[in-house]
Amino acid sequence: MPFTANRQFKASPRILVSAQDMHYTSEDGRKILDGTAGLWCVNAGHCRPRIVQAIQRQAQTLDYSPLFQMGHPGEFRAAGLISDLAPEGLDRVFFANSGSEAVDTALKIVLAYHRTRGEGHRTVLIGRERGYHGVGFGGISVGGIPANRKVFGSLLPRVDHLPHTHNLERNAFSRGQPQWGAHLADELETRLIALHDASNIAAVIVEPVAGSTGVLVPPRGYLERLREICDKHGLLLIFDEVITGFGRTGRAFAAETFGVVPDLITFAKGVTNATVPLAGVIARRDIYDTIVNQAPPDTVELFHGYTYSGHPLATAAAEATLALYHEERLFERARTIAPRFESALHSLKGLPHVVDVRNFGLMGAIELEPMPGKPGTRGFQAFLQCLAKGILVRVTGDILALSPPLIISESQIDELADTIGSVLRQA
Ligand code: PXG
Repeated sequence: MPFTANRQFKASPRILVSAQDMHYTSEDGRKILDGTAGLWCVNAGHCRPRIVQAIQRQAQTLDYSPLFQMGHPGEFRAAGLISDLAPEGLDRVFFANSGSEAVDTALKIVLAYHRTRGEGHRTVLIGRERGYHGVGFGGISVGGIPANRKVFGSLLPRVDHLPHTHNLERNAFSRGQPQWGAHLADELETRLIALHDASNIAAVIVEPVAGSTGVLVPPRGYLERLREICDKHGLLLIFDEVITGFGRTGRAFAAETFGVVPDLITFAKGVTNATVPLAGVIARRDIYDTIVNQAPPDTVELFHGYTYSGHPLATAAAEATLALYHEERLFERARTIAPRFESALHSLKGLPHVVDVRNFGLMGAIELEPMPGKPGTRGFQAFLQCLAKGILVRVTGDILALSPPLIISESQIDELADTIGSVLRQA
């Protein structure tokens, strides 16, 4: 099982058998409130009929069509809808099936772009400590999670990392963006560009809000600073919006929320409400034009793609999902309910072992003090106790993370916070 203590799970399995809207049903018939939108992905809630029906219809109309040298209308319609949501100028879409594949795709596009422009020496990729970019070799190389890297050999060569921005001493219990830390972006220039030389660096990849390592919200001014330095030195900026995309921060993409436009965006998860795997990269049009127009006529321009790139079921699910987000104005809903979510979470300040509460949009985290000598134990116990009390939260180390579907009601927000509160008091 993925990222699971297999022996522990098999000794005491936790099985979900069905879901509707905000709730899962477990094998033993209990209703469980979904505080994590699955794994940060079921943004419109579960088993929404409109999406289910679109997938059913597509399965009986065109189950699969090759995407190499062939096409189907759904992929172009879905790509159009996605680019309509992206910042101005980013309007070329390449489909993959997972966030990990999207990240690899983005890194390859970046290398191909520089090479086409005669700057093939730009091969250094810059990620960030505590970044999560999936589990392909590209993603773990630019990623900054030691456990995901340490047993997998030499990874991609010529990768370096910015420092992460998490600082409990300075920023604990910040509501929204922390005040302290914008200067950490300067390390891109003062340390990494100084070391590698800008002429060798291809791109910088960051999650606008780091999700997996516990909702690390960018300090005020930090992303703006990264953008400035990238512009000054000709580096491409990739926002990995696999989690932050499709309403999680209150707008279609975090790029819009923060007002910082990257050169490429990776997306996955919420694009189909997680019903069928779909992911991809949105690129600035001139990146596409450069790669495509400079290749000799009638030749393949980018030697990359997957059997299931733009799978008809996935693009049908995406079309229905994006229509649903639009009709129910779910991104706006996330934005308007976020203050309630913020105050519910911050009401947990002061409970036993709570060392930080942080939030942005409908992402939140409660960081617990680790048990001495047993990191992760307190967090995992809290996760199990929450589950026993009927809510699903995500745990990463000793951090509880919340990212509920955007349809969550005010009373369900209170239920999440009250349940976590009672678990922490009991502990
Ligand atoms: N980039 C980001 C920013 C992600 O969050 C990926 C890439 C990889 O996506 P795939 O589809 O290859 O898994 C992710 C995935 C968690 C959790 O609870 C987060 C992810 C996946 C599973 C669990 O933190 N993010």
